[in-house]
Amino acid sequence: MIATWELEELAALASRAQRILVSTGAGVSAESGIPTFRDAQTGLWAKHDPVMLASVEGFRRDPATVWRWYEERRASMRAAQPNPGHSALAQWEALWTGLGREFTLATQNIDGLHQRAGSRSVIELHGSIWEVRPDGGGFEHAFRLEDCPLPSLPPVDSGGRLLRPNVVWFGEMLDPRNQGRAFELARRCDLLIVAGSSSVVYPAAALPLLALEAGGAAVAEINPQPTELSGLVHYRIPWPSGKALPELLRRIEGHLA
Ligand code: BJW
Repeated sequence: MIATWELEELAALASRAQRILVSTGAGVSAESGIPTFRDAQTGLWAKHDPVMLASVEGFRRDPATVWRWYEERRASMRAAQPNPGHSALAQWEALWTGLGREFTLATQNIDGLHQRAGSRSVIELHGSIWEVRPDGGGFEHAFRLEDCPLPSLPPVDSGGRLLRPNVVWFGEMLDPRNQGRAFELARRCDLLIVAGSSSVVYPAAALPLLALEAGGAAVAEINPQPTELSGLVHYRIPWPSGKALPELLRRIEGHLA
C-alpha cells in the first residue's frame, strides 16, 4: 500500500515546479494493452534473442523476421488507445503551458500514444514505429509509413532499397538532437519523474542521474516494481502509472486552486 503522504508531498512540490521533465518507458503503455519491451518477447518470440530482434546486425541477418515482430507490435499499437496515465500527462502539459511554465516528455516509447493523448512537447528518444528509413540512411531520411499491415515484408522504397523501422536499436546512437535536448532539460529541470521504465537502458536511464548530479531537481519514480533507480530517488510511487498520474494531477490542481 502506498504511503499517500509521499504522493501528497510530491504533489505539493510539483505544484511549485517551473520546469518539469517526465521520462516515460514501456510501463506507461502497459495499461493500454501494449506489452512492455521485455513482455513483447514472449510466446512465438521467446525463442529469439532480444538483441537480435532489436539490433542492426539481427535486422541485416534476417530482415523479414525482424519486420514480422514489428508488424505484430504495430498491429497491437494501432489497436490500442491512450490510457488515463497518457491523458493526465497531456492535461498536465496543457495546464503548465497555460501557466507559462515548461513541461516536456522524453519517452523511450515508439508507439505514439502520448501524441494521440494530446501531448505536444514530446522527445521520442528511441524513434517511432510509424516511421521508416532506408537501411544505412540517417534519421534525416525518415518518413511516415503508417499502413498496417504492410503490403509486403520486408518493405522497400520506390528505388528497391530495404526499409527499416525508424527506431533506435542496441548499439546505435540516439538522434543527437533528441539526446542533447533531453540531457539539457534533465540538467536544468526542477522536477524529473521517471514513469514505467526499468531504467536499465542507456542513455535514457541517465536522465534522472543527470538531474540528481546537477542538484537542482527533485526526482520521483512511478513503477509498481522496484528498479535500479529506486534507491536514488526522492519520491517513489509504487503504483501503475494509469492510477498514479491522474491522482497526482488531481492533487496538483488542488494545490493550485
Ligand atoms: C509499469 C506498469 C504500469 C509495468 N505502470 N510501470 C553493455 C553491453 C552492451 C550495450 C551496453 C552495455 N552498457 C550499455 C550499453 C548500451 C545499451 C544499453 O543500455 N544496454 C543495456 C541493456 C545495458 N544502449 C544502447 O545501445 C543505446 N545506444 C547507445 O548507447 O549508443 C552509444 C553507443 C553506441 C555503440 C557502442 C557504445 C555506445 C541504444 C539503446 C536503444 C534501445 N532500444 C530499444 C528498442 C527500441 C525499438 C523497439 O521498441 O523495438 O528500446 S531496447 C528497449 O528497451 C526499447 C525500450 O525503449 C528500452 C527501455 O525499456 P523500458 O521502456 O524501460 O521498458 P521495460 O520493458 O524494460 O520495462 C518496463 C517497466 O515498466 C518495468 O520496470 C515494469 O515494472 C514497469 N511497468 N507496468 C508503471 N502499469
